[in-house]
This record gives sequence, structure tokens and C-alpha cells, in this order.
Amino acid sequence: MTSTLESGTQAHEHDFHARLKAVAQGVEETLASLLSPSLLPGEAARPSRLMESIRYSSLGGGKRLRPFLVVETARLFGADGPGALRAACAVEMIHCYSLVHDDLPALDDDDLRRGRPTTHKAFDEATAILAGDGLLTYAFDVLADARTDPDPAVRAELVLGLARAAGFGGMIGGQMLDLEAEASTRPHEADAVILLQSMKTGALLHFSVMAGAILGRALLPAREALSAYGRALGAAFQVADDILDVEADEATLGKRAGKDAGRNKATLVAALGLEAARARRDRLSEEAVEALDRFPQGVDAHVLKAAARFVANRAN
Ligand code: GRG
Repeated sequence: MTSTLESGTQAHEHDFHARLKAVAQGVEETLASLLSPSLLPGEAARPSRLMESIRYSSLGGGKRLRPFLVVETARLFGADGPGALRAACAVEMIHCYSLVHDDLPALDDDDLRRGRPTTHKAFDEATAILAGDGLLTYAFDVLADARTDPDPAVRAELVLGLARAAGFGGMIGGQMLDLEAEASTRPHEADAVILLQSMKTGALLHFSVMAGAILGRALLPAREALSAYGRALGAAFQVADDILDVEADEATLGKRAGKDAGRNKATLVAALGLEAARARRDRLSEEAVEALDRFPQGVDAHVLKAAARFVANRAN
């Protein structure tokens, strides 16, 4: 017989998947519109091959987890309108740009992403570099536009937060540490890997949550709880990724599997071993859930809690 607790958890999982799907659809439509050939004031032209490569890199794939976190967090405060979807698309643009550049021959040199040829394979290297650059720049355009939020202070906070998360103290810095660790002959230390991952992957996931809090004008106690949630979820996500690289196959992942060990990648599986990495992933996922228990009363965060569990248990 199914216990009440189990059926409650299943209902939450169901709600999570329904919301993930709904947000993904909203993101797809908003991205398609943002990346249409129509010019914005101040733009002279949108070169068709560039736009085609950008659409290829960002439409029709991915779990859309970061946009989901933006929209669902904003929804806790009743702020999940078109502005939240625009902010969600800005974060997804940064994510897609990082994937396009990460796949380049000078970095990971991958041929497969989201189950399709990588952008430099489908187009060419120079176009893939420009597609990434275009997505990076446009993300800030979208955030700074008054259609994202009428309050300039809110827009400035979003722009600053995304810049810090994606910049040299965040994603790019994490990528640099990653490259250095890969080239090093010393064993990977867990503390160093944890810092690297908190920057490379964690910062953007954390910002996704905080963007929702910013759009929702969340007060300090809620922001603190959400920040703790975002940090734990971001860390759990990357350990799960390290584990999937060992355990999953290419067809399920939609990208090359089993590549970390051969490349001396600084992963928590390398630093801690598979069992300890699994235990850490599950602990972090529960930590994320518990962070939301500190939430102000009356706010129903069960979908975000289910997201933290999904991050740990996902198949790709
Ligand atoms: C500017 C040269 C240059 C590089 C950009 C590459 C880079 C900076 C940073 C690394 C960021 C990166 C690629 C991290 C990997 C994180 C990761 C596990 C991505 C996969 O995320 P999912 O599973 O992917 O959310 P989907 O496809 O579902 O969106």
C-alpha cells in the first residue's frame, strides 16, 4: 500500500514535471520571438547566418532548468509574468553560450550536444564563437530592457547579478580553474573541486533562483532561504553531472559520456570516489529542500523542493 508520504512526494514530482514543461514551452516561445529577424531600435541588421546559428544553439533542446528556477521562484511572489520569462531567457542564453563555447575544439572539442551536432559542427568554428558572443551580449540587452521589469533598480540588480555569476568570479573563472586542474599532474583535492564547481556551474544556478527573488521583491529572510537553496542545488547539480558522466550512456545524455576520467577532469568522483560523491549529491539535495523549510510561513515551495530532488536523481 502506498503511504500518504509517498503519494504526496509523487504528487509534488508530478507538479514539478508539469511546471518544467510549461516553463520550457514559455521559454521556447519567448526565445523564438527574441531571436526573430525583427530589428530592435539601434540595430542595423541581424545577419541571417548568425541568427540561424544562434537559434540552432538555443532553441529546441535542453531541460531548461535555469529558466524554470527563475520563473518558479518569481511565481512564489506572484511575479511570473512575461518579465520573468524574459529574465529566464536571458539566463538560458548565457547557459547556451557557455555550452557552445565549451564544445569548441579549443575547449572540450565535442561533436554532440543535446542529441545534435554541436554548433561548430553544424556551422563552423568562427560562426560558433560569434553565436556564443551574440547570446552573451543579448542576455544583458534583454535584462536591461524595460519590458523585463518597469523598475530600473530591479533591472540593474538583475544585470549586476548575472554579470557576477557569469564573470571571472563565477562561470568563466570556474572554467579557468577547470582547465588548470585538467592540466595539473597533482591529484584533485575535494575542496578545490568544490570551489571550481561552485563557480563554473553553481553560480548561474544560484543566480537563476536569486533572479526570481529579485523580480518578486523578496524580503531578506526569503532571499536568505532561497540563496541557501540555490547554492545547495547548484552543488548537487554538478556532483550529479560528475556521476552521470560515469554511469549514463551517450544516447541518454545527448552528449558524450565517460569523458571526464580520460581527460583528468577535476570532478568529485575523481576527488572522493563514486560512493562518497553519491552520498554528497543526496545530502546537498536534502540541504536544498531543508533551506526552503526556513521559508516564511504560507509560501508553498513544494515545486522548488521537487526540483532539488530531480537535480539529484535526473537521468540526463
Ligand atoms: C567563453 C571559452 C568560453 C567558455 C565559456 C564553457 C564555459 C565558459 C563555462 C563552462 C560552463 C559549462 C559548460 C558548464 C557545464 C555545466 C553543465 C553540466 C551543463 C549542462 O547543463 P544541463 O544539464 O544542460 O542543464 P541542458 O542541455 O539540459 O540545458
